[in-house]
Amino acid sequence: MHMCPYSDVTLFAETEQFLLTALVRDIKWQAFYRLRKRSDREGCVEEGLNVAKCSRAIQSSTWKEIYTADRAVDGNTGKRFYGDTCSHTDCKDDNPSWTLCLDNMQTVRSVTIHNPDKAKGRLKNIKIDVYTENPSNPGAVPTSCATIGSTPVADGISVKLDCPLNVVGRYIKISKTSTMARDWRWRNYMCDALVLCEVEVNATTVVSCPNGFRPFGGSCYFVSDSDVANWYEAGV
Ligand SMILES: [Ca+2]
Repeated sequence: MHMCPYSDVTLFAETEQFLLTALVRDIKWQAFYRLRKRSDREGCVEEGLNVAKCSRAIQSSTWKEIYTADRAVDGNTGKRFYGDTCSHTDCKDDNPSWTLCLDNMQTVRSVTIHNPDKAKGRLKNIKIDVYTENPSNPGAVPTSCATIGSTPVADGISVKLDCPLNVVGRYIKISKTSTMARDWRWRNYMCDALVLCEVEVNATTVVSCPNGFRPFGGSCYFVSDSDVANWYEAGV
């Protein structure tokens, strides 16, 4: 891989009008993404980067006023509910959610949830959505990163959820898609809250690429139509 000067963009644009060329290019891009994705998982520099730590977080409600949203981004990934630092929405919240507000637009690769030891099987029926604007804005459009179905994640376990390719946004919202009906009778009490000991987010800052280049992993890449084997990285 070598650096490609921006002047190559002109040459690239001249061929863009041909449909066949575009088709071939798309096939090459798909191959490129597959290769890059595999290389990421083999341990490139982005692996392990946690943009969530110490970012601002809010939640729809707070249990006992002390289990605040920021406890899930304080860097303590310990999963002991009593002893470590976990967030917890209020038991009477029928639509519990937790939202991470990042400083800038990010391509979100994965979200890791550290589930407390005393979760009581509550980490289920979850959706993780990414938004480019504040999700509380009317008309804000979610992009789905991942979901957890009706089978709960085991208590005291951390789960890493991969997003599809090119999920971009500034806000990551974790919410319950349904909660168990509350029954306040003795011995039947169930508090189906959203409880998170820590949330880690693997993401890279979105870069603005010159025409013809596409962003990936914090840089810009160009696939040549004539050169089958290689792609080129722009100096951004
Ligand atoms: Ca924590």
